[in-house]
Amino acid sequence: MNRRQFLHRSVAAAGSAWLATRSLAAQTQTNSQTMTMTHATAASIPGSIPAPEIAAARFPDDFLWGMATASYQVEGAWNIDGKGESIWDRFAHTPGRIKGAATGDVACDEYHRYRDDLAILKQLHQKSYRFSISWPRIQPSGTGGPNPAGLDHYSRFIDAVLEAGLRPFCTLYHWDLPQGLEDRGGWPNRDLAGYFADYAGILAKHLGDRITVWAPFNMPWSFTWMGYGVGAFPPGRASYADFLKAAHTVSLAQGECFRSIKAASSKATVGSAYGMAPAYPKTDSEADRAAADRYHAMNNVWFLEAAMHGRYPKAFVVDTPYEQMGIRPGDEKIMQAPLDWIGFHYYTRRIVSDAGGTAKPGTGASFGTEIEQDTAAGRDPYTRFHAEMPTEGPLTDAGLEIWPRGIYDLVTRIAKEYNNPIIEITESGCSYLDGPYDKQNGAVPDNRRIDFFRQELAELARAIADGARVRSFHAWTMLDNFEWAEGYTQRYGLTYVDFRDQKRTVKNSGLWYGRVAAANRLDV
Ligand code: IFM
Repeated sequence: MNRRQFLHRSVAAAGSAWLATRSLAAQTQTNSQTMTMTHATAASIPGSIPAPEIAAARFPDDFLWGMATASYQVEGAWNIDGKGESIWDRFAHTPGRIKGAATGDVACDEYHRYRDDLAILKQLHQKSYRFSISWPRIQPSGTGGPNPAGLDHYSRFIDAVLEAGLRPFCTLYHWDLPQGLEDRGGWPNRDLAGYFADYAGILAKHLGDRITVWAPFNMPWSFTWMGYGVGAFPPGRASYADFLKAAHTVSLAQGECFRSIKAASSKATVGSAYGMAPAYPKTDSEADRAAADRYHAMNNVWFLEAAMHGRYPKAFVVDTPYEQMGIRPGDEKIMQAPLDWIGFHYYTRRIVSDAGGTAKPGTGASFGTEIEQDTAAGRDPYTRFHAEMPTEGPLTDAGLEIWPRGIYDLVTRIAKEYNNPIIEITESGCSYLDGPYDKQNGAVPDNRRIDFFRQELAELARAIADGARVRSFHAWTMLDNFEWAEGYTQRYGLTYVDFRDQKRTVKNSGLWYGRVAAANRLDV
């Protein structure tokens, strides 16, 4: 079944869309119908964890249940209170770049509605809220003194997060670069490392009395690859050389940011929000196993190695790319930043084989926030692997395979490779297009999402039982929102948003996740 057929099937399953009127309190009661349907669907996930094991799954008493968002995806208010233009504003305003000509101009209007949404998180017993700050609200053109209106906004927002009983987890950069910095060459220009450190220093100085948990970059591999190597994200360049230079600047920026935050705020802890996918070799051959290791090096731990050890892992089959990155003597010291904890996302897995070909980068199939090569030639001439999206498990409406076991493999591998660090799961989720259903009083019966989280969280509990020090899990995402080049055609939210009038309806998955957070167990 192709992606279009999946979308069609899901829309049909969603039923007619009209708005919920029930109170949240009424909705949070256990819905026995949901439970029955849920178990029926779970059976289709290969290797499903059986009900008794799910009931036995345990999380630490102080485990931080949370949700995540990102500024451009939810805030809207794209040009008010002195905010500068970001590369996503420019890209979305350029015809032909985003599905349905969508923009983030309004998105979920979170800039004005954050109090209401934080109240939902509170009612759902959440303990941690991961959000990002929009750099062009703070420094409209990317350099110079801060914009007071931007700082005031986030100061009020942080107060509201704390009042809702949530830990503020701040990502400094979730892809909305000030356009002024792109005009100076963007991330391939190594000066951006210093500008980023200045921005980080401003945030830590003004908000560091209340924010103690910071992640410099969301998914650094994805935005450098998709923005500079492939061109599907802004600034829309497709140059392997630019990708390499951008990746190196980001490593330098990560180290500089770490020191800048620590210098401005003694309470700060700094970690990461990397995108990771466990890579399984296609065959047991030495070549495929080496290719899977190259995938892990390039996509999963490239920036982590740079931070923890001041070096890049062996991701390429030749030395040429390392020479093209613009590495200067002494850079290893700048890159190095002993992260206080390691944060990463899990969505799906990859099957990887040796390609040995001479592919041109960026001409393949799109899997969420990655573009892979889809011919036997491999993704590019240097990493020379072929990464596939398997279809053994069911696919989400975004076409990503569901593979709960992947989070166990990833967490235990990172725990082993990095000396059992504190781990934060910074994102995990799935897109399903279910909407309010009139035959259920306008509730959103997104049972497939409940199955997804239940199975995956049971695997996470297994990793914790086996010794991994995981302290949080952030579901992606609090609200349906702007899904980058896909516009509003994907819905990852645990709360449904009607973009015609901004009405929110907590989905059944959100209600379920709230009960999980309250009970600290999965059989709720
Ligand atoms: O929406 C994105 C988010 O911005 C980064 N991680 C993956 C999500 C789903 O694609």
